[in-house]
Amino acid sequence: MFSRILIANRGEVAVRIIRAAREMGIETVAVYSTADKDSSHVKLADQAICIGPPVASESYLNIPRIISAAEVANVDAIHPGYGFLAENAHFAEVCASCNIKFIGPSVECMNLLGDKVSCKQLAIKQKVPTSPGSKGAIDSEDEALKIAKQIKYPVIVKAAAGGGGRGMRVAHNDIALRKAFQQAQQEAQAAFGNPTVYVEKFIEKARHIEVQIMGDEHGNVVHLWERDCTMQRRHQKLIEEAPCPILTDDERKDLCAAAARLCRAAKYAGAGTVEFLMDGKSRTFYLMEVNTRVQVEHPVTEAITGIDIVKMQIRVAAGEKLPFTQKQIKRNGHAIEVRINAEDPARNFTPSPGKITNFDPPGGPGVRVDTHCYGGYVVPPNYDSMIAKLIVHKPTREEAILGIRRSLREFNVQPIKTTIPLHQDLMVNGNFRRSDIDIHFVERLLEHKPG
Ligand code: MV4
Repeated sequence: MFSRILIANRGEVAVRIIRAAREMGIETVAVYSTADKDSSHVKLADQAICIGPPVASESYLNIPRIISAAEVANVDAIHPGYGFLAENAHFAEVCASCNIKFIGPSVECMNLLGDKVSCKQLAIKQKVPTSPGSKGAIDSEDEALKIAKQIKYPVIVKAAAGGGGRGMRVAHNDIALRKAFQQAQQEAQAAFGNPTVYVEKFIEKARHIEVQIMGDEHGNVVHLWERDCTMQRRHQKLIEEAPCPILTDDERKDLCAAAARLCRAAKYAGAGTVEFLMDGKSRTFYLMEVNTRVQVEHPVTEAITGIDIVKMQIRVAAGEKLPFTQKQIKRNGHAIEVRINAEDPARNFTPSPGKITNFDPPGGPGVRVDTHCYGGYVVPPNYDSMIAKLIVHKPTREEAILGIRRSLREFNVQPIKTTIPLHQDLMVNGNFRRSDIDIHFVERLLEHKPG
């Protein structure tokens, strides 16, 4: 096992990783930008090293500075958390060349699954359902039009290097597709330095359902069941839950097995997530992408399975075998997570950074709050606006909803604006309660109720 690890991240996830490491007897080294000098992760780690100014490119995204800190602190491994460098295969390569274990899947795995074209080709080979479309990359407008003629409109043009909603365009006819193709290519080149795009059928009224995967370096891959992340706005998830409330046991088994099959074929080691779209009408599944990191919403899976995903990441990175078989991974009850962001929902979610004078999180049975905030903390304007995650685990979904409502009432954050009132509204929304929603639900809801 490692003696000391560096956490190449900030915020609640840095705190989450420090806690896991400490319970495992592993020393922790935090890195921080000058904007984060008073953040909890700096105080909780055994050691903290300032790596630069607030702008992420000169701190949390700066590979030489993070590697320097790791060398100075003499760590065995680096945990990248989520965001920042978590899915950067080049960073994982640099870690390896410095004899530092990157806590995540292999470089080969990150490259294979991170490229959506090669990922989709592997999925097709493994009989994992994908949206009909081009066999691989598309080089010309005419080729895109030919595919669209076969699969019919609407179609979506996606960047091979994209993900999380960046570098994609929907088209409903030939003229729009020509434009979408050019735009997607240019955007992909500008954003990822890779213009490769592909075309597939656009799934309307979809749900977002994802499967948690864990693999080890001995060829074992299991799934930890699924999460429903349909409640989102502009590719930012708002509410996540496990299990997905609308799946039958047969659908669940098929979906989770397909995700595990894909990762087994990729020789996946570590924690990963296979994202799917579910067509609400036909109930058909289509692979969307694979995320080769621990995700923000991992706690709902931890709640229903009783497995500590971050500890498991560290153990398999240290070469240990998974301590359970697929059959031993049971589901228990229902968990819901709501993301509390420092944003004003009444003003189109404009960021609301600044000093938090009062920060009183809820507690009680089945309630978990993951946060780096405290009374007196100043939310810097430089990073994403998530200040806390509230996770409630209860025997049933109805009880979990009641637990979230009660916890949100207790949660006192002053004086900055947060998404707490929005979540209170969503918890009593009839569509949410019936889980009768698709990925466009929040946008539709807010359009109809301005201000
Ligand atoms: C799609 C799609 C519909 N059909 N692919 C968005 C993020 C990126 N991972 C892929 N995304 C989508 N891919 C096909 N074939 C709709 C989306 C999509 C979406 C997916 C999940 C959550 C929110 C979304 C919002 C808009 C579009």
